[in-house]
Amino acid sequence: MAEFQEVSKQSGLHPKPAGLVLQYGTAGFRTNAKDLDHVMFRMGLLATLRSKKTKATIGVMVTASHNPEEDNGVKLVDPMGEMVTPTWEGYATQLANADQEANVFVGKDTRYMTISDHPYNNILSQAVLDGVSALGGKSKDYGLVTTPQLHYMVCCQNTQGKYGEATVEGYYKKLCQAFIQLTKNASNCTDDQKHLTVDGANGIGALKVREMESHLKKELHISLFNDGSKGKLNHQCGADFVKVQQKAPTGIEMNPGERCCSYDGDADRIIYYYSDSKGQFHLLDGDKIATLISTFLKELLTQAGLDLQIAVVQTAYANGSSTRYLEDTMKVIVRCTKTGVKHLHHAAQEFDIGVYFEANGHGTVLFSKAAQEKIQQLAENTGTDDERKRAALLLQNTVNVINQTVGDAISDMLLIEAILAIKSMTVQQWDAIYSDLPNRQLKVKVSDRRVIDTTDAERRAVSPDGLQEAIDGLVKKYRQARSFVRPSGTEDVVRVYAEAETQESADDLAHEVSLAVY
Ligand code: NG1
Ligand code: ZN
Repeated sequence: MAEFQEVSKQSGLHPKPAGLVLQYGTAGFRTNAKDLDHVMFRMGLLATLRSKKTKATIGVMVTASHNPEEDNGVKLVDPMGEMVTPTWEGYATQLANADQEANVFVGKDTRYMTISDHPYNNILSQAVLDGVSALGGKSKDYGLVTTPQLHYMVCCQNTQGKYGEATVEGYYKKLCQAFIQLTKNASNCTDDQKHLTVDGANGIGALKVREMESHLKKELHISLFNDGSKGKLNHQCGADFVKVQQKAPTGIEMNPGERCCSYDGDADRIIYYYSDSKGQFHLLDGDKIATLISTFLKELLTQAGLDLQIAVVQTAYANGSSTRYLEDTMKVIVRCTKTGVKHLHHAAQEFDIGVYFEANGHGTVLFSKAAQEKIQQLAENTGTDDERKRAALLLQNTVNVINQTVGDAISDMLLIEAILAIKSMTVQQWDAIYSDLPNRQLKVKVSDRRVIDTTDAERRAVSPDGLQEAIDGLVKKYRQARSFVRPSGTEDVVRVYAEAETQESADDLAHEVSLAVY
């Protein structure tokens, strides 16, 4: 902290002349000496970072070589005495010319752990704000928000409001207006159809969905459970619990056939489920959500007569039945990436429309700029015939209800609810689009999980020697089976996944594979 305060103080003593732009050229920065004070200071900072990065001594030479005496300049010297590497020349240029004020948005979820009676998340987010101000940055503290709300604010701010207004109220308005427009296309929507049970995981999502409710104009009736008033965050509830345990969360009232959903602790994941008349639990995970959304979008594209390429991005955890259904029946492009939303998001950007979901319920839809323009043109074109125009308007509102910055439980929920209403579809009908292969996920503790290295979007192990062969041998024993292992990126465990024709086979296979991991 002390260093940062020092930087902030010192930086003020070396101001940058307004409008001056300098380029790190072949011989570093070089110009009239009067214009170089801020550059020298900033190169001192950069040299320090370069030294930390290379773990070696770095040189800074103040000279203007053969230039007239009133000029001066500066160049950096890399560890072996050579000129600084080109990427760092680029950083040097950026740093020397930076005159835009730093601006940082900060939010936090509802983790109410206290230390000496202070909510510790307040202390942690205050530390972030202190860090920003120490370097002279401006910050805006949004307080309690969901993760995807903060992503949304950042996007709004940096697109000069084109994506929406960078306020929580603006977020509700944009999403709910689009939702209400969409549901106008649902004919004879009954109260049952409009009813949804939500498990807020005792987290921020519960708070925010309640805040949003008035904007929904009674088009969606939410019964909210696990709202944080009694239970503990993520404890026996929430999307991760429901997905991994394949059972309903505690703390909610479920009636047979009724749609229910669970958010996770920061409301960037959502999972749907219901119990049937025999009390049997049915899960609709990220794969089922991706299928519902891509089916809806594909139908609208056909009705609108728009030739846009649509793809679904999944990970190795996607149920084999979902992949088969998407590829063989729906005939959409399916891509598989490594686990982690950044990989899925990146892959989805390559298509006109990229629907990406992890099986655990984290995902969203991305529309390319060109796709959005085509949709808008068609929606605004007065010559368009009625059916095409209706489809284009639906697509336009679909774009607006989606938070394209990142997976968002609240936005995904509104989209799913709108689709089900428009298609007059029950949760059972949605579930029946395809049947999941029974599956099992296990965690295995090993002394060093990093000895496992994988390839092919984590579907095959390349080390340790013999592991993949052992898995292949075990998989062969079961029908419709598939299994893989990978080191978790968030916990000190190896994750084992298995699916097969029956639950018993999936359980046995997962168990046998976890023994092979030891
Ligand atoms: P790891 O721990 O690397 O499996 C988990 C989830 C990911 C992702 C990240 C970040 C599974 C199997 N893994 O990663 O999908 O959501 O957490 O939250 O669900
Ligand atoms: Zn989350």
